Amino acid sequence: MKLIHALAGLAALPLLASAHFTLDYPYSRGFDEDLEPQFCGGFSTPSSGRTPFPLSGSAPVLIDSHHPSAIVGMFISFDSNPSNFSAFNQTASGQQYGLLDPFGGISGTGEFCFRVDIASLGVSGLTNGSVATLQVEFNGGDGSLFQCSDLVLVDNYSVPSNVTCQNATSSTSASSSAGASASGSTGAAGAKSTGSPSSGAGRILAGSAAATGLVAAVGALTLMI
Ligand SMILES: [Cu+2]
Repeated sequence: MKLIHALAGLAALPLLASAHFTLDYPYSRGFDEDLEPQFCGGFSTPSSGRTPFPLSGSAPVLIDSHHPSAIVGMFISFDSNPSNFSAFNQTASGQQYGLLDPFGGISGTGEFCFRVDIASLGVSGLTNGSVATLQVEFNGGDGSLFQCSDLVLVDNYSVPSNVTCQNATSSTSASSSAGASASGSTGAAGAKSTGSPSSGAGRILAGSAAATGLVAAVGALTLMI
């Protein structure tokens, strides 16, 4: 009796809806679905290891959406420790600039790739080794959510070859990877950015493996009932 009650409660949990979205590349400061409505997803301290990112030229940003449709936009700050949104549209010396990627719609769950180019902002003074923080805003219908990634800008940097950009643009109704990793955020919960492309790619794989495990666990519970 007690067991059945517990299982019924588990089944009622909105597992997918509560996962919101994850930032998979460049690597997030950290993910906590309960804190995701806060600035930088509730992680207020820059990562000790920053992800290398191209100083100029097209570069991918990968997110995993757990909502059937969402509005996504991206900001960037060039402060070493930006603490509010105004640090994401103005440099410390007062130069103003726009969004790194304008708000647009996506539909479907799973991985989405956005192409961004930091040099397109025309911010002066950026050079090899400059630091930046990317902030992604995502709204899948349950309010604005945020994730941050701390970057070091590198001249002529190529992202690791195992970071694949499946959707070439940020345009609306990009195709999704059909839910294969739709519940992957559970596996990535609490993971910290490492700044190491290879270990970060491993984290993405670990997330997928954990998602598969979750599906298996839910399947096992269903059999028990
Ligand atoms: Cu959500």
